[in-house]
Amino acid sequence: MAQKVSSELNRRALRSMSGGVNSPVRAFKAVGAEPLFIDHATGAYIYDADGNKYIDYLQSWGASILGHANPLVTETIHNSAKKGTSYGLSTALEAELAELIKRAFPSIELLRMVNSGTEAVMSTVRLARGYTGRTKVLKFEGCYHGHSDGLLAKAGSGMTTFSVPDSAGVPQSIASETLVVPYNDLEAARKITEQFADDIACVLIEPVAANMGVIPPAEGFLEGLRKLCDSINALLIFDEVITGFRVAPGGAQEKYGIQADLTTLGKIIGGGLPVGAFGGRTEIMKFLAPDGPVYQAGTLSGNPVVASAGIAVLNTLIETNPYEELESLAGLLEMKLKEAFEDVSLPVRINRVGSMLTVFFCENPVSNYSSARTADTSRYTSFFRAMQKSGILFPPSQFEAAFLSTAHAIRDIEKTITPLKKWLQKHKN
Ligand code: KE4
Repeated sequence: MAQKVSSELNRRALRSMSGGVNSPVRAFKAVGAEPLFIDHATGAYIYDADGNKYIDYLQSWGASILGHANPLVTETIHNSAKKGTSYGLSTALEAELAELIKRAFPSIELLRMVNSGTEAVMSTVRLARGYTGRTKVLKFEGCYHGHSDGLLAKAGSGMTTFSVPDSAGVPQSIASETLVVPYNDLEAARKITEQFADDIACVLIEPVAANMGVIPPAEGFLEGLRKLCDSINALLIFDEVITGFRVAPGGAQEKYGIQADLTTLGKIIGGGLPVGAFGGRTEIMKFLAPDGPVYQAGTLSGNPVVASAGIAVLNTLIETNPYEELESLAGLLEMKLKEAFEDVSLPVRINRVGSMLTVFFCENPVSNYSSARTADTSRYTSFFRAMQKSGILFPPSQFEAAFLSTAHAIRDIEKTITPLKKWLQKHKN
């Protein structure tokens, strides 16, 4: 597939933007390829600047559950923008969106809108610290919660309990307030909470991990964290930026029946426009300015165009309830992928929760970051590039999630498996 125009656009972008991108993963470095530049997208399909068409399993990292350019959503955005794009004052739309979110998340009595998942998580951690008067945050290795300083921390090597920065520019003093244990390791979480019981403000987790590839919570893991938080009076924060309205209308909380104290949301609730939100019990949320001492603010937070898009998406999800259909289509894709790989006895592990999945190129089960890292990234790269050449777009990294939308159909699954089988013929064991 020609990529001449994308290459030219990349050279141009490199002259004015750091790395030529506005988010690192778009540079396609993890798959050693030249980045695609997109011209437009509709439904399950995305078209690059060279006019190549792809079946899109990236779906804006999970934001477009109704597919790209959903007619109702785009018309709503159009009509809303004609009334002005931002007032800097409140509108009825914000309460309408908040009510739709609260209807799906019983654990959310009050919420606050922001402009990204990063902002939602950063604000929620500050709120948890302000409410508990504690400073430590326990997170899980391999989970990504946006790029606020304290969450760009990784487990210190060896026996050192304190985390170390996972990015330049993050002071050790900030990283050391973050504790990191392996995902799905309740015993490790228990041990570190015993060591820091009175200092831990919150336990922060992706209830279904998606940022090391998809990893479901082990049986009893989330319930165990719930109990652990209750035992040390720490707040349980579910980062549902991806899972919210994805794995169920009420996210992982609905799917696994565990209530978080605070929840962060993003992506789907903005219909593809810049959005984030966080919420929880009134007694906690009342700590936020202007009522309480925890400051948090945003010029474009609750933006009327974004809110109207989110309302259109959430109302469509309520009216159509597509979750069974998404589940069966994603189940079909998983089954067809498994069959294709098994036919040539190429070992892969496919982790799927609802309409999000990852094909790990490794033999062992993938249940945490260290097992995810055993995946053969060069084989993933070969898979990604072969599929891209055949008009199928998977995430440009082994450690991300692929998503289906309500616009995907069985014919798209069939069109995905055919080039996969061709590639497998050259890579069979
Ligand atoms: P944003 O600041 O990128 O809107 O959200 C940060 C975030 C927070 N929490 C979770 C669970 C997330 O997955 C994310 C962002 N997701 C990545 C994709 N895995 C965004 C893609 C990118 O960085 O370009």
